[in-house]
Amino acid sequence: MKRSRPQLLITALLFAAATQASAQTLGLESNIGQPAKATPATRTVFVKMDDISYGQKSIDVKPGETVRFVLKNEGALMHEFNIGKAVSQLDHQRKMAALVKDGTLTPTGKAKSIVWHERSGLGDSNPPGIPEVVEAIHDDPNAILVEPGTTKEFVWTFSDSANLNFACTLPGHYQAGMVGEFVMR
Ligand SMILES: [Cu+2]
Repeated sequence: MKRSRPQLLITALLFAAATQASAQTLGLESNIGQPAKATPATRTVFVKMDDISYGQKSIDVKPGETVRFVLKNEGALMHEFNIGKAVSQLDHQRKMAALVKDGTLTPTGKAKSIVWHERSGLGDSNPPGIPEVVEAIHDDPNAILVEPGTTKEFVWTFSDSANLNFACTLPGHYQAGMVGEFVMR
């Protein structure tokens, strides 16, 4: 027992380092802009979401501009408003597909699931682990999920980066054409 303690500590530190590294790689891609807070002067853009499309194919923005998006989901399916470049949005689809596959995300909303955590170092295999109820989280700073029948706000400050899209990365939606472009003017 005395000999295993330092090993446990080292394992915990390595795990913490790995977790931190993956959090960084999951962070914002550089230079696409950042989340912001609206002021009374902030321009508002209304975006209607339906099954399976956005109300517009392109949105004009100015470099450095902060825009308040009011996103109204009039469909029966969950939709997303994801700001980014096509390559990372396509990559994000894999993450969303995994969430749907493990049941934490359904086509119409977020679900709860139970995850069993292994007990470590206790030598106790009965019960098999520690249960945790997990709600689907989608906390990417550049995206927001809008449940069917709801309206959400999303405020974003654009950089001067070109080739930015808004897209829904729920499985099949991007391919069905649920993507549009920001035009820098
Ligand atoms: Cu969608």
